[in-house]
Amino acid sequence: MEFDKLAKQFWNDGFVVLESFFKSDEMERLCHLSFKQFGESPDFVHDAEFLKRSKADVIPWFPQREGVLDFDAVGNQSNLQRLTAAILGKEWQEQYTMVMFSNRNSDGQSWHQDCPPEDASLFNLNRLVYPHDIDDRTGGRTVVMPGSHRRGVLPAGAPNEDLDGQIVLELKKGTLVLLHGHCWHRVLPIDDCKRVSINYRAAPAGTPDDITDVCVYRNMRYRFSTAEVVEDRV
Ligand SMILES: O=C(O)CCC(=O)C(=O)O
Ligand SMILES: [Fe+2]
Repeated sequence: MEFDKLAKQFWNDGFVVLESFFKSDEMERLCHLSFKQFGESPDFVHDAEFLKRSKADVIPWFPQREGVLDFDAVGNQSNLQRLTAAILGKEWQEQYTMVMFSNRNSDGQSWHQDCPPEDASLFNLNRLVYPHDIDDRTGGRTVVMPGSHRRGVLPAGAPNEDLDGQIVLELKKGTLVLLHGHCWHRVLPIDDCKRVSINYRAAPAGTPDDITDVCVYRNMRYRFSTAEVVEDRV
């Protein structure tokens, strides 16, 4: 694997997509575990006002916090570790593993940056694993804006409109996407399928643990820990 070349591509585009990075049987195992955890109609953890304004129609689960270690082997795979080090440097740190579930016919997620971009050195790295296919049939494709991790704050505006230059990813089972937390991204609405993605979040050494507490949307900045809008943007 050409780690340095991929790292260069990451720093240029703000993301890199690697198909067939993980084995099919591992993906089926994680997919099954995830869907079993969420069941048919899981409760939302966020309040209704947040869901309405962010359209973040996604339910997170942090397996390690409950002593569930079944997701760790995929995160500990050596190629993933080496690629992470090529991007972040030797001193990078793991943050947490977050399984994200979206139900059938749900909204996806609006454009956002996972953390404020004002200080370019303070960011999270999303290491997204897709344990099932995400395509035009399922909906829920992830949209990214190449190079936007270098463009500062996501412009205020309509939460979900198409933006010039966006790329709509097709994600096959076993795909890894590395995505800079300042890179503008969103998730399209889901069709009649359940969707799950697994994010092995990491960051450069010394990054505060709560780096992703404030998320930047086109209509607001929102602080998860206190469940409050900290800035109205439109
Ligand atoms: O599930 C995805 O494709 C993207 C999720 C996302 O926005 C994130 O993990 O920060
Ligand atoms: Fe995100």
